[in-house]
Amino acid sequence: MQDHPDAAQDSQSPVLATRVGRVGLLTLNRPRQLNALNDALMDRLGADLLALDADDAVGAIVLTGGPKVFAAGADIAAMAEWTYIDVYRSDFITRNWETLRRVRKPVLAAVAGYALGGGCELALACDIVVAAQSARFAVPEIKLAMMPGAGGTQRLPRAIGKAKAMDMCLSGRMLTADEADRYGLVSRVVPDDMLLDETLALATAIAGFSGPALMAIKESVNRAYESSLAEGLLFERRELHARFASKDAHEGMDAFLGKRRPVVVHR
Ligand code: DAK
Repeated sequence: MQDHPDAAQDSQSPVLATRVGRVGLLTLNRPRQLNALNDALMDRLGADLLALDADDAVGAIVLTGGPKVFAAGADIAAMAEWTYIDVYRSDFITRNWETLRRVRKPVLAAVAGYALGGGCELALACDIVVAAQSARFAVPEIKLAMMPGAGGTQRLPRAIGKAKAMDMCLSGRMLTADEADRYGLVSRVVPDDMLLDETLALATAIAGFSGPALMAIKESVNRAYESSLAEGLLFERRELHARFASKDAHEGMDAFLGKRRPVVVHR
């Protein structure tokens, strides 16, 4: 493993950044607070994500937590004293939680243990969620007389449908990994001791594909969330047409016809 040059690597850093081949690995690191997501952590995470997104040597990013907890949500101790005007003026959530939406490379979440509240929403905002058998997903904000505020009420219905999303949001119900898999909240479930290896292997395979093609696919799939079918299909068609301007696509097709491995140059 290689240290990512831009990341603070001391054990006090709320996010640890390393590189494994062409994969950037970010580990949430507030174990005593169960990786509760405070401003310092979200600022660091945003900075690390943007650095990896800009790094040509990185093709995909894995975001993980600890073996018992991915993240127990927004930091309740930090939020307890805030008033309406505090969160409105500081643009809470939007200011530093939405950096993830700007990342164009594939981001995979590797989730073991609790992914609660903002932790569940963080996983949901990733492109692929690999869950360990121990993973537990919930948006329990209602128990605090709060509500999901980092996309839970919007991404959950899109991911698992209104009926399941309402159940989770209104009752705080916790899903096991297998339930989350059945409902379509996660991409795959693996044994706990395989979580990181499996996720890194998947990320490495993805990172070996053409970067611009990956970006176009990610942008197109995300478009499905935000447009009508007709608009989305038009967007997809234009992205496909643009592939014909890429070296990698011509090389990929030539290599297939020549029965050889393609040489990907990410252009
Ligand atoms: N924040 C701060 N500290 C937390 C925490 C959290 N979310 N979760 C756990 N901790 C701390 C505990 O206070 C405890 O600290 P010490 O007492 O040791 O100092 C330590 O982590 C260990 O926790 P427990 O002793 O509770 O550990 P257990 O194994 O017994 O229980 C648990 C684990 C994850 C089931 C439990 O800690 C728990 O229920 N935690 C809270 C989970 C939760 O409610 N999460 C949702 C947080 S609210 C908004 C936008 C977004 C949001 C809200 C508003 N707007 C735009 C307005 C999002 C809100 C949330 O995410």
